[in-house]
Amino acid sequence: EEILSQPDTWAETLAYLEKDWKSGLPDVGAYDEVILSGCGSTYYLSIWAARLLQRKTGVTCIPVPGSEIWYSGEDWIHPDRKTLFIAISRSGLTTETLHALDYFLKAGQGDALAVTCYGDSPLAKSAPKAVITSAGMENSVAQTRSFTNMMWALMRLANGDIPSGLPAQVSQVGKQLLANYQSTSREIGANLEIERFFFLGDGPLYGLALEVMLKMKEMSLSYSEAYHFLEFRHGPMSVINDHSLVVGLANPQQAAYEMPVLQQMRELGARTLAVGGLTETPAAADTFYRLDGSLPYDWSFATYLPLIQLIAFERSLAKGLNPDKPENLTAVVEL
Ligand code: F1P
Repeated sequence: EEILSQPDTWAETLAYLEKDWKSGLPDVGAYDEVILSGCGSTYYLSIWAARLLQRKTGVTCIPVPGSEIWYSGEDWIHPDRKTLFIAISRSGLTTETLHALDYFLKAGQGDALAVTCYGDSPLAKSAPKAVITSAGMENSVAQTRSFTNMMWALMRLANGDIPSGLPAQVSQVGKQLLANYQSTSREIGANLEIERFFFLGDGPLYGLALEVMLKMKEMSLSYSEAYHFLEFRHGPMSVINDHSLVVGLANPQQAAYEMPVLQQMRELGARTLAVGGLTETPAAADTFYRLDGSLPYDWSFATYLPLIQLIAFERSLAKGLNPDKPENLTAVVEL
């Protein structure tokens, strides 16, 4: 339910951002740098957002795991730089992220912003400013709906004003994608011949490749890795075999660089899945999830995720596991 309800919650979050996040929206260009911090999924969200924010604003944006700032904050927080510190946490409870924010508030110069789904959380309360994407609240341990809803806040920060009509459009596009390809995700997820999963993405899509790599581990306890497309050829492809699935999160502008990597992996025996707003079905893809090309690329990122989250969910069920409760993991990691 949390995966499938995402399109409706996206419209809700965008409406909230449009209405309530006009004042208090930081002017990223006024800072020397932006540091984004989180743990697990929200660290990967930081990697995605940093890459997008840096491209859109020209300001240096650095993603850092919360633990790095907690234990060695002096390596990252420089009191002589005007920094925008963005602490991201679904729960707003994670120990390392709270410590990282605390370190910045004591040692840094600039402003801090929390991005979370829970307005009454310690993170939201201790940050001077917070954006609360409560439409993403969820019960599952693995983040799905929460992740994509927090993404909209960061797209708003990077991309500027929300285009009129976008909330209805993303909701409609998301539903159509699920209608078109949900059964294919079920088929791939149920295919237990696949033993190894590889997720490839460049630019901001690298952060999303990391996130779906984590979903596959958390929900279905499967071997999965994430790389940049061309990086994959520098060693990691040694482990490709004919029980591998290589998923390419494709940037429509970079197909000429990315699709040959998928083609090469296919020749080595892997099954390939391409996801993106490419106009033509890529010849390198055994399966193609065509994202709606009418959405501007910089506003399209959330649409890459639900169908891949569903593969992890379906695989979990096929293996007789509980996708909502990964082994050895709790919804909040507190030390
Ligand atoms: C961070 C996190 C999640 C992970 C699991 C445990 O939580 O590591 O990424 O999937 O839920 O917690 P948060 O700080 O974003 O709440």
